[in-house]
Amino acid sequence: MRKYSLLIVASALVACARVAAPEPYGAIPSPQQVEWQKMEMNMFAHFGPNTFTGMEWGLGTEAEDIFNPTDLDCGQWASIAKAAGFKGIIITGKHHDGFCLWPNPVSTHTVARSPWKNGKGDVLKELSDACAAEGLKFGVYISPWDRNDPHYGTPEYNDVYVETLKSVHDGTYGEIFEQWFDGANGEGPNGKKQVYDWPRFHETVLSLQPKAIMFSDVGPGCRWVGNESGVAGRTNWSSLNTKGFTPGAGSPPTDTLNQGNVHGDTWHPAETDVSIRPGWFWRESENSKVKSLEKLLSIYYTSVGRNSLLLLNVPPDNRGRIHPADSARLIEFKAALDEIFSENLALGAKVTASNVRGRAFKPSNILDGNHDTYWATEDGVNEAYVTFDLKGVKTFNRVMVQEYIPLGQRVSSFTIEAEGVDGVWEEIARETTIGYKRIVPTEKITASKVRVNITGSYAPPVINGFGLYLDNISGYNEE
Ligand code: FUL
Repeated sequence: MRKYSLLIVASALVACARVAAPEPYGAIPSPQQVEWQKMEMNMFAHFGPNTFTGMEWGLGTEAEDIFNPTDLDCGQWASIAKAAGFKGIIITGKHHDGFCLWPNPVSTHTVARSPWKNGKGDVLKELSDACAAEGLKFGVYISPWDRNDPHYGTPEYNDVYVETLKSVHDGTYGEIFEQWFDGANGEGPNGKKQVYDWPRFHETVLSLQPKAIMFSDVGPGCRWVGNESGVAGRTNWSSLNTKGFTPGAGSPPTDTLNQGNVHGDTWHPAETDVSIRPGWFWRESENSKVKSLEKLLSIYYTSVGRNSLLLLNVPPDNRGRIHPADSARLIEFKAALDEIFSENLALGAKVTASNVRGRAFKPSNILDGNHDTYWATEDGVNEAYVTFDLKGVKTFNRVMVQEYIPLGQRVSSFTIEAEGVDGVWEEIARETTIGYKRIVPTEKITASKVRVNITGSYAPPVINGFGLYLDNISGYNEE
């Protein structure tokens, strides 16, 4: 008898184990892209001759001795970035003026010719070391457009640029998590625009840093969000049609970059780059124009809260330090995020769903804090809902939902419903895409049950995170 029941238990276990995970759908991320997306917030650092001249786009004719920070401290940048919750820092190793913050062997326009540290300094080395010490990742912006290099506008420049990339990615600065290629492309001394050899540039980076994510209008790796104001599309697909497009003038229209393409051919999640100040570079006159806490929170909701990574520019000043106006605001920002998101009011809820694929995909997986466990429905069931019984009444105004992106982005429409104290269900939000993370602002709602109702999905939904939060700090609301 005992043997018999053991057999039943064993075969039941086998049956459970047999329920396969849903098939991936459409374009899917690489493991590196998943890790990148989980970073959520990174710091951008625009620094170079413009920091000393007050220009946004240096001419390339600036004398090297203009670069002379009096008190450069990359440790200060890294510790502020860490305290503010950023996971990595991306620095403008070379902006359009061509000046290199490291002794680039194929350029004469570098720190080696500056008075800073008697020409022996290397900002990339100092910053990559400081990042490593703080456990932050290190990334670089190496502008393809170069207003200094005499070869610019000729095929030889592509060789110079490849050598430039090599000298940054060859391991001198450790692992580089992201290479930023911006799309600006002006004319060289011969009046011609450079014809970039993008495949060669990509190969160069990947051969040296196989894990690096490459940013441009069309990746490969991640895409520009289409504006510099911190706003990703309310509908935001991480997939994009890239065939036939190039970074810069040949890129898809900005509204496409902003929203991605449903069924796009490759996984190119949006990165939202925006500056904490009016300009990308530090200038004295903008010390009083650092974005308000309210604005930063709004940017957080329209970037991280809309399935995008936030790359917030915090430009160091002409001493080579982050100005107190910026660091104070960043710390306020982090404190506000902690206050809003430290308590997930949905934790402890009883979770049920209208359809469940099998035990391994049970609805309570959504609240277990594990990225890799999720609720999924059976094949063929693309519309379904999941209900959170809050075991009491909770008041919230932010609803967070996450899709398990390793299987692709699937949901195209959903609503959020809440059961109020009067026992009446009410629709409180109606949205389109979810992706890695969607934070939906709502009115202040007091409810005992909340439901996510997936009304459109291209494959069985796979949901791995849910949260209810109360934001008493920002008045942010969508439209
Ligand atoms: C753009 C540049 O032209 C701006 O100066 C800035 O660096 C921004 C982040 O990218 O393409």
